[in-house]
This record gives sequence, structure tokens and C-alpha cells, in this order.
Amino acid sequence: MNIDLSTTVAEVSLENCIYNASGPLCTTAEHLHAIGESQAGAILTKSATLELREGNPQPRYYENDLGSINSMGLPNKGYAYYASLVAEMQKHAKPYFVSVSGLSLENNLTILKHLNTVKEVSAIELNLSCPNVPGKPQTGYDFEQMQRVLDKVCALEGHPLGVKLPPYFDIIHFHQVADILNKYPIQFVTCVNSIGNGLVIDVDAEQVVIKPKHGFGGVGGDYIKPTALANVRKFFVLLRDDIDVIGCGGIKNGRDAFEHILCGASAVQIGTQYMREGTGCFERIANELVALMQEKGYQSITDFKGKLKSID
Ligand code: RRO
Repeated sequence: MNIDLSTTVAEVSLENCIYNASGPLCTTAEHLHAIGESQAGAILTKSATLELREGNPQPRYYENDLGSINSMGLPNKGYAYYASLVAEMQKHAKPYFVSVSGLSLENNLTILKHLNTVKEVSAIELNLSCPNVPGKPQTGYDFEQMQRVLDKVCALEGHPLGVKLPPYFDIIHFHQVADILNKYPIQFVTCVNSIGNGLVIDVDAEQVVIKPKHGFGGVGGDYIKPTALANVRKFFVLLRDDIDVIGCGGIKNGRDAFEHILCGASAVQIGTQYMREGTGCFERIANELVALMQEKGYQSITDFKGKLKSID
């Protein structure tokens, strides 16, 4: 049986529904070409700001068997760099998505206006959920600010636009956020960013494991999979049918990818596991997902996407 992992995100076609999360190993041209040469279904950049940023002091990333904690602080080369790479990225013949995380609404508007003029950008993922810039709250947790941002960015004409959301934990918040998002012409949401401001401790050293913010940082990996699945599921159910949900959080094998798609994800992104394993993870996870679909008699992801059953 010919098993097909193709999908669409914001009406952009991907041959493989598995690609990188914005964050790990997607900051430089070298990283982005490596993703292009891999089996990943798309290339997604590190979140871009107006200007280049060095980010927070080291150590700022740590992982253990259960996942990761980071306080990178948005190190990136500035949006103009990611715009300038579009031509050379074309050789990979896969979508090139740019993540944007301006430090203010004005910065986001400047960046989006420019990126909208760059034809080869496939879509923009606006990051509303960076937990690690001291003094900058996560926009996704301030519903009024989120609406002010969406009012302005959605007034611009241009590339398909999606938002990267923080994880939510309360049913009323899922409804409030979905009600806001349903009012705007966004085309996808990515659920979820890391769980913000967690704390991982080294018992031997009696010390935190990363330096910025006294050890507080965004948590990813196995630690967050149930939260990620809940967010994918809720937004799949609550959002308009023309808004795709992209799953991110705790995917390290084909079964995890299957779970996200069963909850309603149209595509899945790999963060912590990509950082651990490198670009080989995209092919391995794709092969594992194909094997599982074969066992179950599924030919394409639409055969099971969103079809999670409840217990009657
Ligand atoms: O760079 C970071 O510290 C970072 C970002 Br922008 C984000 O969106 N999520 C995260 O865990 N780290």
C-alpha cells in the first residue's frame, strides 16, 4: 500500500507533514539548508526580530530524559537575513516558513510589511508566546493585547498568516482564545510553544541548570505532551474549519506524531527531539508513522486526522 504523509498548511502543500519547530537549529543558513536537505516537509526559521540578537547568557539550554528547558532569549539574525535566504532556499523545493517575534507591535508590523513583499516566503508564523525575554510578557496570555496585535497584523495584505500559541490550561481560556482567533483571517495556529517559566534543578549541585532568569525557562519534550495534545484537540474542535492546527510538543516518535494528528493536527513540528537527534529525526519519525498507518490500514493522514474517540 502506498502511504502518503502529504498535507496542506494554509493551502501550502507539504510532501511530509513533519518538520522542525521554530527554535532549535534553525537560526543560520547552514541550519536551514540542513533542514532543506532532510526529509522534513518544510523549513521553518528561528523567530526573527527587527535586528540581530545574541540572546541570553549561557548556559541557556539543558535537556534530560524527560525533555528540555531553555531560556535562549530570541537569538536570531534579524528578519532581513531570513528574507535574504529565500532565493537559495528554493533549491530544496519545499515551503519556507518564517517565524516572526518582534519585540513590539510596531516591530511586528515593520517586519510583516517587508516579508509580505518577498514572494517566495510561503507563510508567516507569528510567535505570540516567547516566554524568555525579560520584561516582555507572553502576548498569548494577554487577550486584549492579542486582539490589538491581530487587529493590526490582519489588516496587512500578504502571505498566509498563522500564530504560535502558548499552552493554555483552563477550559474557559480555550474558549476565550478560540473566540478571538475565529474573528480574524488567520490560516493556522501552532499549538504549543514551550510551557513558560518552568524550573529544572540539579540535585547534586543544588543549583538551577540554566543561567538566565535564575533558572526559569520554557519546558519542552515529554514533560509537555499531554498539554500539547489537549491544546491541539481543543483548538481543532473550537476553531473555524479553515484554520489548520499544527501540533508541537513532545513528539519524538511516530506514535507521538499519530496522537497529535488524531487530535486534529494537519502537520507536526519537532523541537526537543530535533535538538537531540539532528535532521535524521524527520525521516525516522516519518518512517515510524508510515509503519503505524500501515498496521492500521490508513493510507493518508486525512483517514484519521481529528478522529479521536471519546468514551460514551
Ligand atoms: O528564544 C527563545 O528563548 C524562545 C522562544 Br523565541 C520561544 O518562542 N520559545 C522558547 O521556548 N524559547
